Amino acid sequence: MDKIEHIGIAVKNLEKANELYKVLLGVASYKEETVEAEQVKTSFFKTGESKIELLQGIGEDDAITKFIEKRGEGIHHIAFAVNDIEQKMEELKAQGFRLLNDKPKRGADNKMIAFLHPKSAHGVLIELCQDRSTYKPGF
Ligand code: CMX
Repeated sequence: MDKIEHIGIAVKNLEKANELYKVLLGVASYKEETVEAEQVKTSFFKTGESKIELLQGIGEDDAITKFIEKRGEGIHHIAFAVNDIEQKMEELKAQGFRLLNDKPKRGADNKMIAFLHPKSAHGVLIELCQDRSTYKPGF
């Protein structure tokens, strides 16, 4: 894993959370994006080298809505940057981690993404992400 790329936070109301995080971080969101395939609206903040992604579910049964129903608002995932997501997925699978995707999928902020089940990482949902510009599909 190269670095923590971002931390994802599940929120009920993206507009309100945007306002609060703007005050907290002293910087406005640099990007808002809806990912239809995941049924989420997202908003990204940069502070120094670190990024925060706020996520609001827009479906009835999407991952964020379900998460908030079960566990309330809060940290939803930690995303790690990798330079070859398919290789990393193979490696982690061989090491016994439970992957939630067979192939990388398109995520927000120009990334290809894949997830590890939280049960295989001590209760933390782990996301792998690679810049789409560097991604060459092999699977
Ligand atoms: N972090 C930690 N634990 C989580 C979790 C999370 N984000 N989401 C669910 N869990 C817990 C559940 O509370 C449940 O715990 P208990 O068994 O102790 O009650 C357990 O994981 C298993 O839950 P499940 O019923 O098997 O599965 P869910 O239907 O709740 O789905 C998950 C969980 C992680 C498999 C699903 O949300 C998923 O596939 N996530 C990946 C995709 C995603 O999160 N997309 C949104 C973000 C997209 C983006 O970043 O752009």
